[in-house]
Amino acid sequence: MAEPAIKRALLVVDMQEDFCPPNGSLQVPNGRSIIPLINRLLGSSKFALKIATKDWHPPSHVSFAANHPGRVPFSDSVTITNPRNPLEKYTTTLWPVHCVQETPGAALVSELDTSLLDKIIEKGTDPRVEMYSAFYDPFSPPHVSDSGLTQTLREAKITHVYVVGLAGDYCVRSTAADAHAQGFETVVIDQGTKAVYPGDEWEKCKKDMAKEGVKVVSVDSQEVRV
Ligand code: VGL
Ligand code: ZN
Repeated sequence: MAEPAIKRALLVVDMQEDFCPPNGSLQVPNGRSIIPLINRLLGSSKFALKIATKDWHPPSHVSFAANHPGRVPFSDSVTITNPRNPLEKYTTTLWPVHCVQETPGAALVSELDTSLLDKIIEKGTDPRVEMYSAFYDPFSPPHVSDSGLTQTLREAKITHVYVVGLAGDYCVRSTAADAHAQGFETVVIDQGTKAVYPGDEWEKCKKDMAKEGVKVVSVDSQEVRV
């Protein structure tokens, strides 16, 4: 029997004003610098499906420190309980208010060539759960919130998922882990992402991703060259 055909998707994660200098509320250092490369990838015929995600929070979102009196962003965290199962919990970082639905900060960065996108997926829309992944929240299945991305990729018969965008150490990492968990060959393009915490922490994060089965490759590598 013939090998199943390789069909690649490009996932552009959370390229939104709030994650970028100079005006974002949760700026990723040098976040804006990856836009030209992402536009170049979006223009490539190598990818059969091109999807952007948007972090798209209601004002009452549980991840905003401002919604927890006395707590501060970055250093404080909150424990979230599964609304369907009071025994299941996870602890997650609190952030400044960011990517509130319909606000300028939630807009995709203006330089992104959105005409090349096939689809835009909104994530983090349920005020009760934090969801870095573009697929679903971290609670066990059935998830509280599911973006429908798995179904979109399966319907398009995608075999390989390439991930770029922001932030490398949060939503890109989590999205890549879930793409791998869903059975897709998963590649993070190193130059196509930037981390909230660059330096040693980010280098370790990339090694951990590789250990978990996600390929982290240079844009100049064989995996990416068209
Ligand atoms: C993200 C923190 C909070 C991300 C989203 O896109 O990486 N990080 N919400
Ligand atoms: Zn968020």
